[in-house]
Amino acid sequence: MTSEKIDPFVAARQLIPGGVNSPVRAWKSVGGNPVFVSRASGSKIFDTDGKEYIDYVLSWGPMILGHAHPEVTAAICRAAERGTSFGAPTEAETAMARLIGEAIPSVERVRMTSSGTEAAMTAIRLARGCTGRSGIVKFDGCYHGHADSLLIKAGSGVATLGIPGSPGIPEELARLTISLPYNDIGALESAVERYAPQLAAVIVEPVAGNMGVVLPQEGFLKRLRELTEKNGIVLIFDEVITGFRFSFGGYQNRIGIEPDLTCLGKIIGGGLPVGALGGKKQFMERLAPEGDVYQAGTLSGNPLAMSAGIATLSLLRARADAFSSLADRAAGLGREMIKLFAARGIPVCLNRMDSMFTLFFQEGPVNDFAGALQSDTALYARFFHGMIRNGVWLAPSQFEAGFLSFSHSPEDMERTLDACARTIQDL
Ligand code: HOZ
Repeated sequence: MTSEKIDPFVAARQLIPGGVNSPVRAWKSVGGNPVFVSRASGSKIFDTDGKEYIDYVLSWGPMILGHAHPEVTAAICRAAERGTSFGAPTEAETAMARLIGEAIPSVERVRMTSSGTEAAMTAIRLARGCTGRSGIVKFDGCYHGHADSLLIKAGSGVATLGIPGSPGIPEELARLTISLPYNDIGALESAVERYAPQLAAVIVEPVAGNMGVVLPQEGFLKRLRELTEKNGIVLIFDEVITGFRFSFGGYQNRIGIEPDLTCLGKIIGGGLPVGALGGKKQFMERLAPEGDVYQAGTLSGNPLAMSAGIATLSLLRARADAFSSLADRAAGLGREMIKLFAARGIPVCLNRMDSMFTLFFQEGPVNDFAGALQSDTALYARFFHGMIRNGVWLAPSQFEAGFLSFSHSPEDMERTLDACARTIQDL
């Protein structure tokens, strides 16, 4: 008898729509079949054949300490031994809320959820409940999870697959969402002037990460805060990616702008499924059971997720000074990569905020979604596959962010640059 290895993607596609549980993972925009992962450790991820890759996706952001960090793993194991879910409050949830609140001053109260999508969905409902208004403003190419009201002109998988929205979202609901160009203060002022009495919230990624990385331009977020404050509109910062990515806190700490509500996820769960909505008491106290805006979840505040999150945040707090050297390392890597492309005359534009980056295959600058869409995605796909062949794991889409972790070593950087040089030779 011969035992033939069944291709895991073929097997998965027979049972799972598209063979994946989240669309970007299917590699549709870069072509080919996705590599299946068997395990990960530190800065490395390993496929089912045992091949090692240096990982710059890091589970789309959460693994800032590297994969399977021993202290985080130990905390999860200890929690699992005490039981995996109770459906009753635990002290760990209070500890988590305290850690987040200490790190981000605008967060006076925290409601844990199981995903960033739930956090953003709850933020919108809360804003609507508090203001009695229905309209929301978002920005083209920003992605806030897949709740109905937020999937309009969204980034991430929606941008990757080139679909403008999604069937299944009622027209009546879609009409309540206005999507504006990111960084366009004029468009923002006009929309607020025209629709303010109907607007419940403006939601924004303060550093966009789901159309590739796009940085907020001077004055954009400040004007956003002024306009929302003046018009009684709830300002929501979606810091699911940026929370604890640049410092022990949110991007809002760095710029000194306080939103009314903040969505968190990814890093605060240390790699377990987590989201959180935090914000000013006056809004948060409207959530049930204190208030009348309903939100719930069987696994919200799950003890395993809390243990991973508390361990991760505690480690980050202890090494708060190291964030700047992480940013420096990412800067160095970016600089050297750009030199390699320049030497071959291939135009690229690196957008980077500290340890979060995207290499757009175009001259740039890239300041909004329309700009991001000018990239040569076919060339990105060739680069992606070359890097995979050479042992470097990048996002299988031009419209996503890459990340560096504290576990990436100087040797990883050298190997990455070497892989990059070899890949560029064949482009
Ligand atoms: N929306 C995530 C990236 N921004 C992708 C999640 C996943 O496919 O795991």
